[in-house]
Amino acid sequence: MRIIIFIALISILTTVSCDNDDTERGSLPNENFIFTDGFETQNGSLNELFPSNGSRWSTIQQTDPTNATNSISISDTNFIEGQNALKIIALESDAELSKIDIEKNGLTIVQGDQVIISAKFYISGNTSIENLLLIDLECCSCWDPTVGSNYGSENQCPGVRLMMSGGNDFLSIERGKISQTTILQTSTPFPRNQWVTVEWKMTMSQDINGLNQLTINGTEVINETGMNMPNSNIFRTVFQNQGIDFTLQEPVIYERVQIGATANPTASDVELFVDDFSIEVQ
Ligand SMILES: [Ca+2]
Repeated sequence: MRIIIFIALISILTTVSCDNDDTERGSLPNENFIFTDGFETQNGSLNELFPSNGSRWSTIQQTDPTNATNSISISDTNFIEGQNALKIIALESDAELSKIDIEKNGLTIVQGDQVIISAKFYISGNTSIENLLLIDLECCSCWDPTVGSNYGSENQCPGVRLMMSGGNDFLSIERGKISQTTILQTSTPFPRNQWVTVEWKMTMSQDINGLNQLTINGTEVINETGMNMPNSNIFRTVFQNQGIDFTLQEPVIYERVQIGATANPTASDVELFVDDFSIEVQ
């Protein structure tokens, strides 16, 4: 009798435990996701940032000016966390829009998620850095494949970005790729030749109910509601005005984040360092 009760109990426990597994699996997309990377290496080799198991970064995005080559490397002389940071030299653009940055893909950021992106930047020099882009959060899968590159290759991954604005170095939230205005701040210029902590916090939304917050060295410089993901009606209208049928592919998922000089449209070469990156999705 005792054995039968024991077996019955085991069987109940097993069933309960299976149910729990199913519940957890079913709710996976809503679970917290966090990725952190301080660009630490054993031998100063950039390759160490791309292990084959995918646990670190995914790829480098590099578009060079016509007759020169941008550079990306590990620095062991200028860092704020550990012993290494990412060093980037993005040369001035010419006919080509100069870009050099590192990308993490495979993200699944959807409407309703809270996203916190944090990083430390060191931007060398004192020349104007107006329009320099530091971080992009993008959706490539939501582009209408029947439209393809008819609208210019620059725009096929809509999203939101951090861009220097306000005439020089006022870091702001740029939303041109989702047909919205820049959420501009002109209260806090970006400190140069020193490490600066940037935190970008959003509640994701395809309509006006999104929330957009930006802090620089702990000072909140932006705290505004507004759209921060592509909206299918707005895309349809914008493209219709150019005679193009465009259907946003839904559900809209931001699947990649890029950090570095995600574009350097400034009038100068830019040297910058990145350290202590994290992205958290709740
Ligand atoms: Ca580091």
